[in-house]
Amino acid sequence: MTNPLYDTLFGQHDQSSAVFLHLPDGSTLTYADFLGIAAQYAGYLTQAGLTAGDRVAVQIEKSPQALAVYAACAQAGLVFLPLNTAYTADEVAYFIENSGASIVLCDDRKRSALALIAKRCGSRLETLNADGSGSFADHAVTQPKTFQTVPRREDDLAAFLYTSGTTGRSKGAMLSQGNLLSNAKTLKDEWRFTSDDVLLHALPIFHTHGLFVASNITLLAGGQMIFLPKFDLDAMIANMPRATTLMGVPTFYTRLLGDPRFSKDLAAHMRLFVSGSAPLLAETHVQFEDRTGHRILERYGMTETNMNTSNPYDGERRAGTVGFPLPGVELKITDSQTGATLPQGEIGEIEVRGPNVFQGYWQMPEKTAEELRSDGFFITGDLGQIDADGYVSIVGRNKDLIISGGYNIYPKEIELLLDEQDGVLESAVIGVPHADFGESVVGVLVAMPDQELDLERIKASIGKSLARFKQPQKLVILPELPRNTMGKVQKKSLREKFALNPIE
Ligand code: MLC
Ligand code: AMP
Repeated sequence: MTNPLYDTLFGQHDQSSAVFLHLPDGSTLTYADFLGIAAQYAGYLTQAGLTAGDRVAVQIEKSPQALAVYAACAQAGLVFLPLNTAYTADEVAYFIENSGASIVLCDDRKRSALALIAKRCGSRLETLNADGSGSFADHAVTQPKTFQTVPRREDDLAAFLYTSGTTGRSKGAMLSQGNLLSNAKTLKDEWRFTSDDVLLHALPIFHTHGLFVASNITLLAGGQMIFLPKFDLDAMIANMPRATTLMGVPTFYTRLLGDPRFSKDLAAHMRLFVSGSAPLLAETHVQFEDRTGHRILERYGMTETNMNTSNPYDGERRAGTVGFPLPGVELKITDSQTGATLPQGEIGEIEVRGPNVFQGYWQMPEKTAEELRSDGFFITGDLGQIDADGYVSIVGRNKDLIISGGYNIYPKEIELLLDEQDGVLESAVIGVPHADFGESVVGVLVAMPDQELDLERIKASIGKSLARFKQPQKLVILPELPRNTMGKVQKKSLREKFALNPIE
């Protein structure tokens, strides 16, 4: 095999006239047509001078063409670097600079905002819009619909996915071909995906869940996807009767349950509902079974590791747990201070090792060494427990992280910005319960002596550089932050204080 990722996920289908994608306008795209587009993109990227290992940064709306860029990168041996479409130009600037991306693809609307940054970083800037138009597509259309696949090995890099850190600086998690493939193979088998499956795909394709878990498994199985641009209740309801599987964050499931049209009949054709990226409340699990007769299968993963655990397909899917370690994945619970393995039943840090675990953070050897042990165990920052039957539960986090609607938000990044605002002495950012998103962001500010804080002005100021989903839904002022005897801010006490007024 010359290029394991491309050959296994994509190349096997290059002559296939089977449907791969169902699109919102009712049209379909076959595997062969999809791979023809990817080959043209690979041809253009190569003609533009990119060679194996170069990074391709993309901040483009979800579309078949956006997914074809991923396939093109695999075929041309390039590193795919997808970025959340909600990121501001300031945020994207860091990723371009840090990754040294050779080319940046963005929407026409974002071109002018990114032009200077790309120029400064020596990156080529091209556009690819949601409808498939743009300068990148114009160049690529003259390329042949076949492309000589660039040889790669399993340990060559396939993707960088940036993940924020507790220090406020994002880290590029380097994922190899083998990381992605091993997980796709395991999950396809565990969740019984076949070419008969039709996945209702409403997740974004710039994160692990929608890109690797959902798309890679479907590709490996030769299945089909109903490819929706985003989660939209009406579209979900309309399309569910012809789907067999759904993967979503918990917000998908609470929103579906909030709609009376979502019934047992509507879900009758479905064989599997998967949830992950954030904790699924046990009560959602129970309500879902009462409504549809289906037990949601909850699994646990991360950007750095792909999927680590899963509830069983055949056995009991236990509410409030994330199931068992996947085949090939070792999982242990350790003492956060000493790293020693704790006895079964005790709560500690979750550590994982396996072919799914990433290669480290791009150009950050110290960060890599802090989180990835020399024996291959990755320290997840999640706190967990294993019960007597072997089910893993996530009971908390050892990292200061907010998960809102499945998006990770690192308080430090927001605190650094708030601290820079006029009149702000210090700040603390916390997550509080939110009925729709699970958690939402609250910023707590302390004013400098004799200063009045203008909250609206502060909101507007941070809004210029921070993606909307990271912006505090509420800013509050306190005379001081609660601290322990060591001087450390007591976020737990702040969370308790503000949890009393859940944000709807
Ligand atoms: C959107 N908004 C959010 C938000 N999503 N705010 C907080 N948290 C979120 N997750 C805000 C927008 O900025 C906007 O604000 C308003 O909500 C409406 O925007 P929208 O785009 O219409 O939102 P909506 O379609 O309702 O999106 C919600 C959502 C979406 C939950 C469907 O966020 C989503 O698809 N989340 C999935 C994230 C995901 O894929 N995570 C996987 C990470 S991988 P305003 O003020 O402008 O109106 C991973 C590993 C693993 O974690 O284990 O899988
Ligand atoms: P990300 O960095 O976006 O990949 O997010 C990974 C984090 O999401 C993990 O470290 C967990 O904290 C959280 N996560 C993923 N799946 C689950 C789950 N099923 N239950 C609880 N938390 C989860």
